Amino acid sequence: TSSFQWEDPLQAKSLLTDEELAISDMAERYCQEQLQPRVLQAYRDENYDRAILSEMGELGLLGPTIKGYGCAGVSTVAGGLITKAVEQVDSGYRSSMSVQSSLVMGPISDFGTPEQKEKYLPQLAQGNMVGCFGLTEPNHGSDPGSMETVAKPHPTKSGYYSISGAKTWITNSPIADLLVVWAKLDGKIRGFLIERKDCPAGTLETPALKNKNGLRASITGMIQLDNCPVPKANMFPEVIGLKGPFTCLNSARYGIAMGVMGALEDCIDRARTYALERIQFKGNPLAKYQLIQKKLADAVTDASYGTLAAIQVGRLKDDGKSTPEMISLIKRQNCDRALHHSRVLQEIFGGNAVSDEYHIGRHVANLFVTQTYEGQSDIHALILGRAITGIQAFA
Ligand code: TGC
Ligand code: FAD
Repeated sequence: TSSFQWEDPLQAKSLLTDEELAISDMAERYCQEQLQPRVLQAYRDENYDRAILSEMGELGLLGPTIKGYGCAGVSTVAGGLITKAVEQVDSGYRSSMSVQSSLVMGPISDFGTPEQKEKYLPQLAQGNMVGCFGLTEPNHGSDPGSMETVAKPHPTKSGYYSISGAKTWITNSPIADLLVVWAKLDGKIRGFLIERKDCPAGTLETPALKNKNGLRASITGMIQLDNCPVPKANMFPEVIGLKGPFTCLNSARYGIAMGVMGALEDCIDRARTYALERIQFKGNPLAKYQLIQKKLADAVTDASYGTLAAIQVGRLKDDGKSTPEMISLIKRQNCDRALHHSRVLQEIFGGNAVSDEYHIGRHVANLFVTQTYEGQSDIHALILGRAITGIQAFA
């Protein structure tokens, strides 16, 4: 007979293959043993340890769904379980990994030439190179189609484009060796691979954006391009338009949808432990009070629904049956619910919630960012609204 398990109430684990369970266990062990002990100091110092990507590369956690080129070639659900394990510790660590896996390795795998794949994928998979993804600009976030960054034939170097423009809020940009940059060539959006080491002085700057309120354990910056020469061979040859960046965003958004369930589970675990230990009024633990129990019941319910929904969409994705709207649905719902419940569970800690040593405040601040990047929740509502009504409401 089965008994109710609060950590996995709807037995989501029963839907996983043996390989997926093994990958999830391995990732959780690494995250709890190697990442959890350093996150508090990293968050305080607003410092990202570059070595983490190499450690992840060694374990095969980078670009895990890609086949070949030294990548693991596992299922979409297994890739999601890796993001969930990492985000259980911190959304910033997951962010840095997601960018490398989905937003840098992803487009190279989907749209790159054989030469681009051979040159970059193995290096990125091992964490020898760090990548970043430049889509958002200072004047264009939710509406990247209006971007101002331009590419044109280089005036003096034949066989090169010259790229100028600015990208902002770019995860990993200050430490990136390889920058995937989206720019308009003849008015059409194209993707370019820019190698930092090949850029002449003054043509590429990547200043860090410091003093963030959230996601402090990841590094974020700008990309400033001033007539930066980029070999023509470094453009993705065929993909044109927003389909390029959005195809990789489908995978990254999937990773976030599963990932934030990890952060929410960590909030639940910590709040439950605290409620069982903290005594208020006549020797009772907080956990005895109905209002506290309701907070936990609501959070556990949404965590279990969100994980099941993410597994379902992952299975459909691998069968070629998922749509971008399904990914908008789970990205929006899981981020919104994780943020809401983290804020409610934070109340259980009373004044101690204000101390970073209880970790809940860090998740709250991080989860605001997850609700904002890769399509703010209201933007995903409009994507769903368009699919439901047939009427576009963005512009
Ligand atoms: P729209 O007319 O909807 O589409 C233009 C073209 O793009 C295609 N497309 C997609 N293709 C594949 N997958 C998707 N999800 C797609 N969505 C759109 C579409 O088929 C069309 O193709 P074609 O061939 O007909 O031209 O474009 P729009 O300009 O009206 O778009 C509006 C909107 C709101 C849907 C879109 O711009 C949007 O999603 N905005 C949100 C912006 C966003 O997500 N930015 C992400 C930046 S990267 C980031 O945040 C990384 S954080 C990483 C981390 O640290 O973890
Ligand atoms: P805006 O587009 O100005 O939106 C502001 C508000 O208005 C939002 O609530 C939005 O929903 C709402 N809004 C906008 N348009 C409409 C409309 N038509 N109808 C109703 N409401 C609307 N980008 C990258 O390219 N690469 C990265 O690696 C990356 N990493 C990031 C890391 C961090 C820490 C952060 C904070 C952001 C990152 N981003 C990255 C940028 C992120 O994708 C954008 O912040 C996000 O897409 C929102 O754009 P915006 O900030 O310009 O907000």
